Amino acid sequence: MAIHKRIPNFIFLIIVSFFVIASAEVFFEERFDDGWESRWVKSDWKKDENLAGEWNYTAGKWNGDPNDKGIQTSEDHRFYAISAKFPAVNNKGKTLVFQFSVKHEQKIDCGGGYMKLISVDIDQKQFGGETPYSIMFGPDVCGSIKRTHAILHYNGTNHLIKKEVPCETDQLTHVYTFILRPDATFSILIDNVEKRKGSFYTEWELLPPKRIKDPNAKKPEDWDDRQQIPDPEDKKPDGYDDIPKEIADPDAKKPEDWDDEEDGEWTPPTIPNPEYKGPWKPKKIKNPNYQGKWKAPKIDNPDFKDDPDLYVYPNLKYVGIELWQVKSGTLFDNILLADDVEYAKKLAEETWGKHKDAEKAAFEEEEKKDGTVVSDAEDNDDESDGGDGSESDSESKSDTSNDSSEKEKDARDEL
Ligand SMILES: *[C@@H]1O[C@H](CO)[C@@H](O)[C@H](O)[C@H]1NC(C)=O
Ligand SMILES: *[C@@H]1O[C@H](CO)[C@@H](O)[C@H](O)[C@H]1NC(C)=O
Ligand SMILES: CC(=O)N[C@H]1CO[C@H](CO)[C@@H](O)[C@@H]1O
Repeated sequence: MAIHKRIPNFIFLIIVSFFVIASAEVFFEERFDDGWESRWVKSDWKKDENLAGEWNYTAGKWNGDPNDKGIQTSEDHRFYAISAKFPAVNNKGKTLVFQFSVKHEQKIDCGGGYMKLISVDIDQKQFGGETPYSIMFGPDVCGSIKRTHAILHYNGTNHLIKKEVPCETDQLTHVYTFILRPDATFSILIDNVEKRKGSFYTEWELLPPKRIKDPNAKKPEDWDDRQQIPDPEDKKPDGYDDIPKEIADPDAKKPEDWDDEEDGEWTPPTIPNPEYKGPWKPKKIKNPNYQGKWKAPKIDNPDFKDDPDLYVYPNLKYVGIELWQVKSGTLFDNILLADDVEYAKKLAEETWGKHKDAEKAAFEEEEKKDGTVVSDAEDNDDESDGGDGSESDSESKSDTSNDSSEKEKDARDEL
């Protein structure tokens, strides 16, 4: 109290208003507590083809808290589409944090674990693979591809991040965080650890490059790009040209029955002269005038026009999950869209962070229980394998389902 009294009123006011400004604004938060179904709309997409998968409201087979439930894909070889609406968000001048947790209980071999933010008005019952989105973020695994997608829609095109960000592939919960900042930088975090940080300008090809190689530049005539040159000091040794190419074979002997009169004078056959080294060439030395490989100079790209709003999504209003899964078992939870990095970090700590050790212990217990035949036999019951149902067996099966689904996925990504 004593300290309090000594602070002049206006400073106190400034401090208070600072905390008001600095407090987090949460645009959307879904922890999948009771009543979640009233906030989410399951799409009818793929229903008429009997390919729409069912969501299971569960904490999963292993977890750190059986009451902390999320939604999990529950049928193999199915499409999944579900979305929730929130009051429109414009991130201009603000940091935007998009975060959620994913657990692939099925030992994923081909399937997505990503989410989308959508800006156009949609009929949520029709939400599906063709619905345009603004941001797509999260893990995606198919065969050898194991990446964290970060796709940005800009000016009519979906842009994948240029350099792939890896993702987690184990069977435990992980938190994925995408931070978009008003200085057009971003960070991607997994389990509150930064995996990538960079600029919208360089990590995606949203705009044409700022600088390009001058297309009119030409290599100067006198540009010396010879690394080595003949030594001008080197001289041909005297008599070098007198060394014959071939000589008479010193080991050859005149045959015993050779008759000079009848056969003519005997001459030995010739062999290559070991002394002969070919036409003389001066030895090579390093070129003292070497200028390096010629490169066109860079100039400002006349096609580049800066967009100071490169990072801005002025009308985000739905979050959606739209997936294809070969093997189901992906569980989503704790979805957040906010303007505060610290808030997101705390949410991750209070959910994933708090439960991860217990979840891991429960998982290891489960592994011990049916590490042998039971769980694999269950998982593969639609496949008449006749093998021993061992891990390597199910592993190799996963591989064979790769290519076609991969192609399908890539085709879908390009939409
Ligand atoms: C939902 O998940 C729980 C926990 O893994 C499981 O016991 C249950 O069988 C699942 N239900 C469906 C319909 O898949
Ligand atoms: C948007 O795309 C069109 C057509 O591809 C292109 O002509 C235009 O320059 C692009 N605008 C920006 C700001 O990138
Ligand atoms: C490595 C592997 O098994 N690839 C397979 C992926 O799928 C295609 C098409 O179904 C097969 O032809 C490949 O052999």
